[in-house]
Amino acid sequence: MTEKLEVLIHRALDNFNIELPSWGFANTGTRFGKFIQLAAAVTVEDKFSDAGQVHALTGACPTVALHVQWDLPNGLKDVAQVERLAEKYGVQPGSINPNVFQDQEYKYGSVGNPDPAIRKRALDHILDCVAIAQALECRDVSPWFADGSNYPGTQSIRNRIGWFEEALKTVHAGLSPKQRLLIEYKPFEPAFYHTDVADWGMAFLLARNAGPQAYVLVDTGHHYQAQNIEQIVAWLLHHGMIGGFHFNDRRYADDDLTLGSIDPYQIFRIFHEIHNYAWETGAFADVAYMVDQSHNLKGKMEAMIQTVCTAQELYAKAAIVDHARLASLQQSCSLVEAEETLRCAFWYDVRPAIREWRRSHGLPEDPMQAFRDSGYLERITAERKERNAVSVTTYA
Ligand code: AFD
Ligand code: MN
Ligand code: MN
Repeated sequence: MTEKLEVLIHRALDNFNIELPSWGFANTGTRFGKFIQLAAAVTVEDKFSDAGQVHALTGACPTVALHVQWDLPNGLKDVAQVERLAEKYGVQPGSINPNVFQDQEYKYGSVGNPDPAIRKRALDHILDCVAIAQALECRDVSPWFADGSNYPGTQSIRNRIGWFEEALKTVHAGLSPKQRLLIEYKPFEPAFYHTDVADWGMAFLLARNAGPQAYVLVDTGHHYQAQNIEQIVAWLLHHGMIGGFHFNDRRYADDDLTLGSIDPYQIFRIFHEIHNYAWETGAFADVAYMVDQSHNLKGKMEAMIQTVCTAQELYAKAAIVDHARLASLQQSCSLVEAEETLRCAFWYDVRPAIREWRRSHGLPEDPMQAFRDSGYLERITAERKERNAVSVTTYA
C-alpha cells in the first residue's frame, strides 16, 4: 500500500464515529413475531453495557442513541441514571429519539392527527425529549413520524401538512442554540396509502419551515428500490440541509439488514459524496452517522460489531478516491476512466491499513475475534437468560 493511501485511511478513521442504537441490542423482531435471544439487552443498563463493549472493541462508537419511551420511561427523572450509566460503561448518550408511533392514541397520527388534543400530546412528548436532550447535553433530537393513512380519501393530506409545519416550528422554537432537530422521512410502513413525511423533499421543506437548526435525516432503508440515495445526499449537502444518517441495508424495503450486506457499493457512493464535498468545498460536512438496525436473526453483539467494521471499511474506501483526478476526468467526460477512478477505490483492500490503525490506537486488530475471546457473550447470557426466557422455545 502506498504511504499516501495509508495516511488517508488513518486520517479518515480518526474522524469517523458512528452512533449505536440502544434498541439494536434488545429483542425486537418483525410484525410476524420475534425470536428471543437469551443474551439480548433488557434494561437500559444492559444497552449501555453492550454499546460500551462495541465502542471499546472498535474505537468508533462513543455515543448511543436513546429512545425516550423505552430508555427513559420516567423522562427527566431518568437523566441521572443515564449519566451514571454513561460514566460506568464509557459511552455517552447521543441522539434522543421521541416515540410518537406506538401508543394507542396515535392510531390516526401524532402531530398529524385530526384531533388537536392528540396533536398536543405528541408535541408535548417531543418537547419533553428536547428538555431531556438539553439535560443530557445531547445535540440531536430526531423524531420519526409513522403518521399517514391507509386508504384514499380518509385523511386530508394538505391539512396534515399544516399541522406538521405548526408542530415542528414549535419544537424548533424550544431548541437551545446548540441543539438540532433532525427530521426523518420514510415512504411507507406502517402507513400504506400516504405517509406524511414520505421523502427527502417533504422533510427538507418541513425543516426549512421549522427554522435554521432543523435538518434532514436520511435513513438508507427509507427509499424506494430505484432511488438514487447518493444523489439525494448531494442535494442535501449542496443546500446545507443534511443532519445525519441512519444506516442499514435492505433487499426489498425497510428491512433493517446489516449495513453493506446487500449493496456495499451504494454505501460507498454515499460516503464518496461526503468526502468529495469536503474536498471540493474545503468544508467538513457536520453529518451525524448512526446505525439503525435491529437484528432479528444474527446475534445482537456480533451483528453490531460487524456493522461498525463494515462502516469503517466503506468510509475508508471512499476516503482514498483520487478527487482531483476524478474531477478532471468528469470535466473531460472521460467516462470509463472516471468510473474506474471510483471503482478502484471501492475495490481497494483497506483492511491491512485499518488493522494498523487499530494497532496504533491500542485496539484489537480483529474486534470480532476479540469479542468472541472475551467471554462477554457467555457472561451476559448467564446474567440475562432468566429475564429473556419465555414460554416458547428460545434460540441462542
Ligand atoms: C424504525 C423506523 C425509523 C426509526 C427507527 C427508530 O423505520 O427508522 O428511525 O424505527 O425509531 O426503524
Ligand atoms: Mn431510522
Ligand atoms: Mn426504519
